Amino acid sequence: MANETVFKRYPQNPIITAEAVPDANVIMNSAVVKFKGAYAGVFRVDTQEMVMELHAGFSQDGIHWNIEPRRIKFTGNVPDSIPSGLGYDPRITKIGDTYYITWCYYPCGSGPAIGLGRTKDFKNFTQMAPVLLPYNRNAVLFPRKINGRYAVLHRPSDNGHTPFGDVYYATSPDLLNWGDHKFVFGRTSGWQMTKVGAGPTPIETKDGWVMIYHGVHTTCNGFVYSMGGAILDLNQPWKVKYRTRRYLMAPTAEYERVGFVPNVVFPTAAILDEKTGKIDVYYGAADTYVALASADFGEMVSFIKKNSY
Ligand code: BMA
Repeated sequence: MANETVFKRYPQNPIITAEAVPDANVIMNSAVVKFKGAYAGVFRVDTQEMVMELHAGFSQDGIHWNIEPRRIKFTGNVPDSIPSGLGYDPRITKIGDTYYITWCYYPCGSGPAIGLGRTKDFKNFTQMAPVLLPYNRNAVLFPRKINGRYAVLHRPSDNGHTPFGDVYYATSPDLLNWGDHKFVFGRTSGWQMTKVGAGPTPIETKDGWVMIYHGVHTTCNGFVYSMGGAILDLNQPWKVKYRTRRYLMAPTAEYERVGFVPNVVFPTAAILDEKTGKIDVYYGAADTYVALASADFGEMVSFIKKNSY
């Protein structure tokens, strides 16, 4: 397979197709975590009505998944976005013993904003106040407070197929009030010439926060989504120490090139096995499937450092 410099695709990819949920059109861009010795996740299911929904799922091995046929019903004081509960591109971050979910949704139908919810068991979900109002299309929380404050990476957007996008950092004392926004990094050239956006939860290392992100190239046939990596300063994460000039992975497999939206590798979750040093990245492929690719974490970090701007 072309471009498998650091990451190797799981040979039986894609691991999740629309067949996992009875009325799905596609299942893609989903978040998974380790949970009680196994795995749990929140999945983006686009239904046959073409409505984007969030569904919970469970797995023993991280590869074979049972996804709930019905969407998550959040409880809480925040009114559901619109009657269908439309929501997409979830990320999950564990802070303490709680799993927080950030996702895109349309409060009052007015364009993408960042929703926030929490669960402890992936059965009962509570919706909290939104992290960011329209227009913002993707966000992921850091797994602990930084300088005493919760922190998020996010990407302001417009209400369409945004032809721009840079990564920003914001903080909150209580997960309700967000501010102190800072620019982290923006689009540059090549595979990340049009926009960039945060992917999975950043991973803390002695070198800094290792983050995996997506970058978008514009071709005469539309956008191409690839995956890159960066290392952000531990205490001042808006300071970029390293950032990949070369991509980590670009759409070259058939299931990444052909689908509902062709040429998309959209990373949304990463699980690092501290014992083996292996990192598994879950990504949406061609807005149609969930796929899996793995790397040695140390090799990935070296690649980011060696191929940095
Ligand atoms: C982005 C998001 C993603 C999607 C990507 C490619 O703007 O909507 O959900 O994977 O476009 O279509």
